[in-house]
Amino acid sequence: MTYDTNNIFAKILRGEIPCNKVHEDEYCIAFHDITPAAPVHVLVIPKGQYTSFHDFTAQAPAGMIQGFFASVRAVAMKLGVDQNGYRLVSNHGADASQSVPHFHVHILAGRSLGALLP
Ligand code: DGP
Repeated sequence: MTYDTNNIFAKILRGEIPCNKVHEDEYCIAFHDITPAAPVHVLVIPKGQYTSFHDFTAQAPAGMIQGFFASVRAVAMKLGVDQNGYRLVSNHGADASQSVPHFHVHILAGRSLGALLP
């Protein structure tokens, strides 16, 4: 899939659209989801043009992949959800209902999340 530079997360990365940011470092920014599915629902997106997890892990340099996932861990720590637990979700493609074509990891937490799928 060709990366769409006008997708909503690309615009957030460029600062053209505001977000409720909780973390930023050289690898990523993290911000609250606009339609939270749990008491804590934060999105972590890499600083780079990657359409999904599937693209990111194939195309990004190893240091970027390592740094990004270390940042996801750091965000979970910053949110204070590491003790009670959290769920990571990353949708790739149509069957997963990916709606924004910029790789992102959802951090979901703040209550018992129950079964993996409804
Ligand atoms: P996915 O379905 O995995 O592609 O998740 C995309 C998520 O992005 C969805 O939970 C809603 C969120 N989202 C969409 N547009 C915006 C936005 O403009 N701002 C924020 N903060 N979140 C958004």
